[in-house]
Amino acid sequence: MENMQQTTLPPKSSFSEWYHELLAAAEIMDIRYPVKGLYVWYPFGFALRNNIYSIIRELLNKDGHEEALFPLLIPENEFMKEAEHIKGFEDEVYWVTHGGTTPLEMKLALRPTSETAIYPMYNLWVRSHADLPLKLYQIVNTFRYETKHTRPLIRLREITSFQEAHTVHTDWDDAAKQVDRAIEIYQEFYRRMGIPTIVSKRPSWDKFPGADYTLAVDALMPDGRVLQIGTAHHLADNFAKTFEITYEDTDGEQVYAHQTCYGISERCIAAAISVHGDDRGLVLPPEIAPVQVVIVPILFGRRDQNDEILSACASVRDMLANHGLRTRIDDSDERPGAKYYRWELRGVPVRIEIGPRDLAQNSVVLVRRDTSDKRSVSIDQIAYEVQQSMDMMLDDMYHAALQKLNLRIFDCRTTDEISEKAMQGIVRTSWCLDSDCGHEIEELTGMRMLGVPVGSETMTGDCVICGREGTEVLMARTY
Ligand code: P5A
Ligand code: ZN
Repeated sequence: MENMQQTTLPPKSSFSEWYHELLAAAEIMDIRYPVKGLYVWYPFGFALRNNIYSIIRELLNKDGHEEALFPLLIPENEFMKEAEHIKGFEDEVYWVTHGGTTPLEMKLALRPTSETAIYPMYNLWVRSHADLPLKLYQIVNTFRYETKHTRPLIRLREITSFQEAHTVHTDWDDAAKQVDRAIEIYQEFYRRMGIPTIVSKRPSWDKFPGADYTLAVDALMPDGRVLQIGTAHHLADNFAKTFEITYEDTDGEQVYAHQTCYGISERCIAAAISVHGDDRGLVLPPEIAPVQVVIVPILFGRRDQNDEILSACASVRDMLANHGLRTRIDDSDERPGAKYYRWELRGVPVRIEIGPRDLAQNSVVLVRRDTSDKRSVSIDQIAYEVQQSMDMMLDDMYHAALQKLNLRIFDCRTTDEISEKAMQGIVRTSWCLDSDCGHEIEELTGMRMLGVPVGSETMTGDCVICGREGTEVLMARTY
């Protein structure tokens, strides 16, 4: 597909324009679909998406999850069983009311998330403690009638790539361990894409409807706002009670199970694009790049010499392909500079240039997308050298992103200080955990409470509102 847009990319410092232009120019999404909040995956974007989702599949499977598939439509009576869940989602549900011209006897919800599709089946499947833990997930589309500003990959009305896991456990503690495990899996997933994350326990007013508590994974976007890129919820026995999910314990008693659920969406792709991209376009971690290596022949016109170069390109391509690397030769008629531009825009991690001078020395020029570092390497070592560069790239990209993140976390002791930092990034401050104080900090500063950070030493200090002893919390402007 050749739909090259010749427009130049706005600088990344104009983040919103850069992001939207890049999605089109790099052929990730076409945002022109005529329904608000719904977008189209181009083949290149979809290949990127599939590479990313195979990582999450791998990690979930390794942790003993199994993939399943439940229906898109949820009958109204099931959807309406859990009071808090309904309250949380009622304004966001699309309803199917007719089959052709016939009104349906019972309305059907397009799943905004699948608790109420899955748990009636868990009611049938969970019988005894021997069935537990039960750990399933699915990767499906879900629909949410979002009223906030919609944005491609970030806030969708059709989430096309919703990975949702739903687990069932014997007791509260076992479920709590799974919530922690889920967060570790997501952090590892993001680490595999070179994305540093922050984990925190959401305040009660921001937890998942129907959950006991919610842990969230956040990433810092270039504009200083935070994007929630994954959540894990402890459901306790709240849904087990409404869906009668009970099992026979070792004493022969029927007891309620405890559940968790956790999910990510294509926001993970938005994060990968935004955290690593630069003024020239995408910078993709090698593992997820649809094209990992592009080979550009440098031709000067002498026919016999050109043939020699093209055949060297082909043999390098074969060596890399045999090594399992996704490799392309760009032998189009464009000038090398135009080719560089095109593949840099698409984030290809490694470029190989082969010209007559290189060939004379049995070597090629290898260029890294993230640093633009150039070096000459021997053709005999090519697969090893490319692999080496790629491994270094992932680590370097992670550490560069981590450094940027750390520079944008600010310690603040008063609401004035917090407001001052509001546009710049994440604020660390103290809060007494009282909801009234929490809401007041949010209102005074225009920032959202991300919650108490998980996994780092939490410090104490005085609540910025009431002065009582408080706990360390993180705040940010959010998407
Ligand atoms: C967990 C999986 C749930 O729905 N049920 C099953 C639980 N949680 S959640 O927090 O509501 O959503 C999980 C993650 O999905 C992303 N997300 C979205 N992404 C794009 N567009 C949207 N409209 C959207 N809504 C939620 C968030 O990353 C969220 O953490
Ligand atoms: Zn307080």
